[in-house]
Amino acid sequence: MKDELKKIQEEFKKQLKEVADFAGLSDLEQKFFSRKSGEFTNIMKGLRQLTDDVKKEMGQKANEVKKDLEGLFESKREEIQAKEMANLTEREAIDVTQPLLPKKERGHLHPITLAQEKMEDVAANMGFIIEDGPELESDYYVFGALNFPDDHPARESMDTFYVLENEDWCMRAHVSNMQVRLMRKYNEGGTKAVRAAYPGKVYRNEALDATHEHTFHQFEAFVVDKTINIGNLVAVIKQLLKGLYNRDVEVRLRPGYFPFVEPGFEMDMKCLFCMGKGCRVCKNIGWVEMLGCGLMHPNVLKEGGYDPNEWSGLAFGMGLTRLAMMRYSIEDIRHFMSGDLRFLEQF
Ligand code: FA5
Repeated sequence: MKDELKKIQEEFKKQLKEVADFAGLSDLEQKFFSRKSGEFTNIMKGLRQLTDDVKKEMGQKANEVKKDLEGLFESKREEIQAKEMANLTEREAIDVTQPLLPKKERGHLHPITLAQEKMEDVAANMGFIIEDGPELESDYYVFGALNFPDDHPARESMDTFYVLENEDWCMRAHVSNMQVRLMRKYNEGGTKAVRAAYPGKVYRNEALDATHEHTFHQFEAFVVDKTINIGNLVAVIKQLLKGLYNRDVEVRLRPGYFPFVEPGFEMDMKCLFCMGKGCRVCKNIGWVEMLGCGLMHPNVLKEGGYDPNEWSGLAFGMGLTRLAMMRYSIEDIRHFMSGDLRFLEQF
């Protein structure tokens, strides 16, 4: 047994010399000291078969060898660790004298997108489904389904772009084209209440000025349920505006005409910049026109698949561009689509 111990001791030392990293060290440890089949462990197990007096002597000897090997093993581990640390500091060294890289320009979201996303968040938290819809649309969904008679002058108020030689199709002049589409999609045969909000781009053949664009964004929403009234209409809009501006808002209704609501209103909000005193943003009126709204016309409910004797609804729609103008105190709507980076970089 003495010879075996000596042999293992020498073998271990020889192999330890060749170890260059932690992986090699771990292999070596396994080979000699693994509990199940390590070479040194096997010798220790063999002690059990010896007679008591020989066991004592060999046990002492084996412990001395073990201590020796453990010491060597530990020194090797420290040596490898020191080497790894030296490599690491070399690999990750920072040259503090190197000149700074030029600052990278980062892109960001357009102010109208920011306003839209905020509105979507608030509406979704109030239980509204958020939907998207087609911009090239049939005249039916933009006007016909919304109770616009064929030759009604209200169609002209929207200054619609029609497809050449096919007046059944147009670029939608408002996102209200989604009202009947969404009622039909979610009403489950006219038996289910629906809350939906739908932002999107709209097009009008407008004479451009500081508050009118030919392409702009609207945000609209409706609720259909059993007993909807004007109190619900005002409460829902106020809650949404509160979420958008992070404070209570004061609103007022004026009569307004839209063929798809009855009664219909224009809603103003007390100017948040001057709190009604009059300033540049509200053109010294103290109030800012925010949106069109009203209770859904029975013909529209019918077109959406509901029985108007049983169901009722509210709807409101606003210009996102104007909403962003108000939020950021921007006086000319044309900045938004100008693509001028000096303007956009401010957001
Ligand atoms: C409508 O478009 C109705 N669909 C809104 C509505 C929905 C009423 C549901 C009732 C119920 P109006 O044409 O007023 O309404 O436009 C709505 C908003 O879009 C306006 O308040 C305004 O903020 C914005 N808007 C209208 N025309 C322009 C334009 N040329 N450029 C920028 N924003 C505009």
